[in-house]
Amino acid sequence: MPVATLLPFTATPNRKSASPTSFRLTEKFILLLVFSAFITLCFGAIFFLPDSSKLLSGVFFHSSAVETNTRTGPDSSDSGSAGNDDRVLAKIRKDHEKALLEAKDTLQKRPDEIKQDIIIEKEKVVKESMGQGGKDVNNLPFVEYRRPPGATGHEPLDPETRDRRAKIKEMMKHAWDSYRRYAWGSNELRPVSKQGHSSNLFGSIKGATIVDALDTLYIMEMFEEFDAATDWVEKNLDFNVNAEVSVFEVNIRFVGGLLSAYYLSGKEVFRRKAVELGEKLLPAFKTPTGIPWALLNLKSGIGRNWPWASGGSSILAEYGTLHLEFMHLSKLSGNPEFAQKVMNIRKVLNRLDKPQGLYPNYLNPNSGQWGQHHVSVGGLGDSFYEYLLKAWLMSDKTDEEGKKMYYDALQAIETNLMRKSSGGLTYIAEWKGGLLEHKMGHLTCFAGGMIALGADGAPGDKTGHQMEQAAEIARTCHESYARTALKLGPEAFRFDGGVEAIATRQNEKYFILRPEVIETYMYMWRFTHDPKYREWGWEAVQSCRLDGVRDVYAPTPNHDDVQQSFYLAETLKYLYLLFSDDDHLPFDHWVFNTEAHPLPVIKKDKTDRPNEVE
Ligand code: DMJ
Repeated sequence: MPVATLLPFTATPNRKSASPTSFRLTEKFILLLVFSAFITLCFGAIFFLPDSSKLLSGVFFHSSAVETNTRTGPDSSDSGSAGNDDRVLAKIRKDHEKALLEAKDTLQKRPDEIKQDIIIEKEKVVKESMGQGGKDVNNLPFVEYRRPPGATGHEPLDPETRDRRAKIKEMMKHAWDSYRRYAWGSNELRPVSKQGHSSNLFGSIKGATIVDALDTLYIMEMFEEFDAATDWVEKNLDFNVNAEVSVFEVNIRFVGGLLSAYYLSGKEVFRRKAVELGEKLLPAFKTPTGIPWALLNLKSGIGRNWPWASGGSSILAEYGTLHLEFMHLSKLSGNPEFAQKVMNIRKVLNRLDKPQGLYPNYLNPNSGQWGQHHVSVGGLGDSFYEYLLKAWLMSDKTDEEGKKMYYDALQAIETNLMRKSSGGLTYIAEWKGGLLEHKMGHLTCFAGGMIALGADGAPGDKTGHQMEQAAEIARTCHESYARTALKLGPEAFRFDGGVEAIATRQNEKYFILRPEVIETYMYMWRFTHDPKYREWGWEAVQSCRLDGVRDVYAPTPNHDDVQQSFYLAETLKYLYLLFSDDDHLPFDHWVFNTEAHPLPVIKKDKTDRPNEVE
């Protein structure tokens, strides 16, 4: 035996031959440290790795958990521990089998079905945790969410249609990504200068594009983007602002956008935000007649009208375009006030005499009298007529008052405003104190779709006639695009001074990505399946760009550098639906608000009534 092995380790110069038992004090200390670090690591892993609590209970507390189980369970008795163990093992086996079955079941489901199940489970938990009266922490009643059919679609069979639809989704992706990159959180994007743009229509409320785009993202199945938008809404959408907003714009874009996002996804945050904003809009109705102000300070609750609006009048298309959203707000909040406010508007209107059966655009909210006698189915008047028809449809055709008001108004429009040009183009003129102005706005082009949508319910055998009118308006609006250099429609076009469907005034030659013409093509396609509507829509896609242009007759575009939020909410959505099958957002289950936000039909048959407040 070498001498060195007999010597203590400390005295040995050659460590390789040292005995392991003969460590120096410092080395012992290091070893101890390593050992204790190892133990800490093991415990750390048990405590801090995901789901470590389960591991911990499985590894360490198994027997005590078993004891607890057997002690508190219905079978708890003092019978021998062997019997207990058998029962426990049987229970574990049963639980495992159940979990396996559930997992198998889940694997067979589509991702959206799984998502929906999770939402329903969550809601169950919320319901169970709610106290008496069935209200949640936000003081909202429990609503059993059931998604109406057709929230998402499927690929069209025809390859060309499929490609075109995919192209529109690409356009949406591009518009969204650019907004996300350069203007996230602002109201809109300036695509040329690559920065945010804020419109004073929304005061200092932010994120108009996000809220307006939510449902389009959803129906196009852009779920990653939808989730990012939802996250922004949860964390940043704030209505506690000291700012004056347009009641109409905030209602159609924000309340409408939030309601649709709720009905499509079932996410409670959207219901909560929609109701919160709706409540903030209620002070606008504090006028002697209950006809709301156009502008409202959300903090002070003080309202007023546009200074240019005929002696302080409220505007037909503004106060008349709250009905759909407010009916749903009552439904989702359990607060009847929203519905009462909009039903009162109808009462006021029904008490008034109408010149030639027409509704003037201006109404004084103090006196309850008409202002200037200007009638238009375009700007200032348009969506009032749309909401009469859609209120009837959204009520599952029970709102007879809305129905009558719509068809009576349409008759007066046909008699007094609708004309045919010498070149055979049907148009809807404007009426000023009894005189016709032979001008049709781009906004008026939505009327083709509206008339087609209402044709089926038209009284006295007028269905065919109204479908023809709708088709003629679609053709006129297509001509207004076809007769320009950029193949995009001007803001307004005229039928006088020797022109037809052409803008003659410089300030009417611009195009701001408006959706109305595409909207009409979409309705006409659904009702006729005439391929020309898809062709016309495709022509527009090829001419379209990310922002508006100042003159559609100038061959070189002069950009306006604004990507309007309604481009994502409406123009791209209607284009996508134009190239989708009819069971995507089917008309017997959904009605579009004037910003193209789909709201479900409130079914009269209780068994099929989705989203009913309990
Ligand atoms: C949208 O905000 C709505 O469609 C509104 O009813 C009219 N104008 C724009 C789009 O052009």
